[in-house]
Amino acid sequence: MAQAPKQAHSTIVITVAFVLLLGGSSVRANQHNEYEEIGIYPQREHSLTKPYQGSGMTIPNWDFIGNTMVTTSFIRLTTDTQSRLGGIWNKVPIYFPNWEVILEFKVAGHGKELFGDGMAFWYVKHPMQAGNVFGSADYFFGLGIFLDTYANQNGAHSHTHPYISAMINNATISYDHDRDGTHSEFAGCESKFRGVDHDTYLSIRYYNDSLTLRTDVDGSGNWEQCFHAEGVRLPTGLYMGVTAATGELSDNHDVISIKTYMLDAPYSASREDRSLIIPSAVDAAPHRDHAHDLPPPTSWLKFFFYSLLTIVGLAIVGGVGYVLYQKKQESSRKRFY
Ligand SMILES: *[C@@H]1O[C@H](CO)[C@@H](O)[C@H](O)[C@H]1NC(C)=O
Ligand SMILES: *[C@@H]1O[C@H](CO)[C@@H](O)[C@H](O)[C@H]1NC(C)=O
Ligand SMILES: [Ca+2]
Repeated sequence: MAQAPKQAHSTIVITVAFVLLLGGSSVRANQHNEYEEIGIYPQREHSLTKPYQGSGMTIPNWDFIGNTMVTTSFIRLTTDTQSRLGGIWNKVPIYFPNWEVILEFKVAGHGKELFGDGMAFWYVKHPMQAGNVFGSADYFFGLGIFLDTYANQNGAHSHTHPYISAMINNATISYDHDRDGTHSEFAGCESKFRGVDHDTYLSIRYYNDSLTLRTDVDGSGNWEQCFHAEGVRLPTGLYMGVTAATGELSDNHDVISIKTYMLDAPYSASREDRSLIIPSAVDAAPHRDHAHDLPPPTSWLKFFFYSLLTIVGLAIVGGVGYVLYQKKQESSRKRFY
């Protein structure tokens, strides 16, 4: 963790203690302000807050893609309609190596049991590429964090949805929707962020080559850790974005605000050129073998058919062999007698 927020905690503790002493009320510190408390403010060119400044559909430093719609109080990436995709992308690459992004979002819709597909936070080389991974392109270069609301049934995984997972890619791996990306994620957690009345937040901190995900989805104002993963290598100079997609199932996927904080480099930071890093991560998720998946029905049919063919074939060969053997026996008998 950055040293700065620790100081913030003690400030908050003192403040809370003071408030409790004075009024005995149950006022709670809102952890979302831990940076502002110590004078660290969001980087303007990488942030997005209400009221969204700009004329008509434009917001300075941000691009839109797909069905994205800007209102005065939220940015709707998809409406609660089938087969939509949308996204907002920061036009300015992030050149500082240590950062934290706080995303305020909302996922809700008419569906009681069935809804989808979800949204994604990106830190990638190629922004503005519409595609089939929650609205953005597959084989990405960088980091993808997926807020997956629909459990595709082919995935032999043990978690429930909604589920948040993280994937690092060097543009060689495909996100496998059928299995909810379980074979390519390096960390994740269950999170009940959908269909709630209060505000929902995701914090993504990339610091000292480690990635920490925290959520506040219960309206408490307090962060809960989703995961902390060390050995995560990401270059500087990539672009941040948030995208969403619906398919047969749908939901409203909204972005309310994005706040990006620049963090001081850790004391031990090396002087390497971080713009040259090729994304990689040490796998923190328990590995699930592909072998656990059942082959699709057609394979079973094929297997049965080939087995039958083999048995019939063996029977014919065996039969012919037996007949030949008999004949040979007969002829040898004839010869010797
Ligand atoms: C890209 O990632 C794959 C899979 O993790 C790995 O096998 C490969 O070595 C990586 N390529 C580079 C250039 O790092
Ligand atoms: C940075 O990470 C290294 C290796 O994981 C660790 O030893 C070091 O204490 C970390 N530094 C800070 C400031 O968190
Ligand atoms: Ca899914």
